[in-house]
Amino acid sequence: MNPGPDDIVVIVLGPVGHGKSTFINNILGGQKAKTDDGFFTCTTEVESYELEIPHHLPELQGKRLILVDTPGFQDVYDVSNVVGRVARWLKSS
Ligand SMILES: Nc1nc2c(ncn2[C@@H]2O[C@H](COP(=O)(O)OP(=O)(O)O)[C@@H](O)[C@H]2O)c(=O)[nH]1
Ligand SMILES: [Mg+2]
Repeated sequence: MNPGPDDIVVIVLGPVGHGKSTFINNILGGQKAKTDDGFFTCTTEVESYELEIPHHLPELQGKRLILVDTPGFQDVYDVSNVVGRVARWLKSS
């Protein structure tokens, strides 16, 4: 995805099953991020999605808006595990 200094990167974090992926899909207007049944996480990796900037937001034209979906906090992915994954994603991007 290679975010640059002008891009806006929104990282969505929170407990598992609280609607992070659904929120991202609603903004994207499609079912791109995998959603789950609320008990087991479907989002096992940090995934990024680029959103087209709407025309009615002239101040954002020329920038990219990148939404980042993350595994929800739960037993196997505790907060430090998720934050570590996000930090690695940021570094490799
Ligand atoms: N009632 C209700 N259910 C929701 C809402 N957002 C998500 N869900 C449901 O909650 C479950 C988990 O959603 P998901 O987006 O996968 O959560 P994530 O683990 O935070 O990514 C799914 O069954 C969704 O359909 C909401 O705003 N209201
Ligand atoms: Mg999810």
